[in-house]
Amino acid sequence: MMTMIVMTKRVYLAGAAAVLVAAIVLLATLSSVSANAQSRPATTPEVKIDNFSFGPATLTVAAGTTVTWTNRDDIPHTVVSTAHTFKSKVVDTDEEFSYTFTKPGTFPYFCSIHPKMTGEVVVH
Ligand SMILES: [Cu+2]
Repeated sequence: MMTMIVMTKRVYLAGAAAVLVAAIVLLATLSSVSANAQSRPATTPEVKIDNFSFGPATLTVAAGTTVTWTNRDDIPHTVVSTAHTFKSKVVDTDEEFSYTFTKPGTFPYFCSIHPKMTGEVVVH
């Protein structure tokens, strides 16, 4: 009687461990998929503004690419080129600003409302 209870418990534990391993494998697969999606800058010429920062801080695109900044923060921001190449109006929550980069170079920019917010677009 006692051994049966112990064995049942072991079987249960083995089942729980298998479920746990399956969950970990699934999570690892999911996170590697999303990591791959983020490492393709050419297909996503988009900068997300959130929590007082530009993401990605450095975006690399080919000449002729239109980059879109989207404000996902709950306060307004701007996108202003340090060299005055481009300058957005105030971008409110969920609004966008787009600029087409025609020439190669490095284009640093900042938010004129919060100058500590900086980013750059590298065009090649
Ligand atoms: Cu700002």
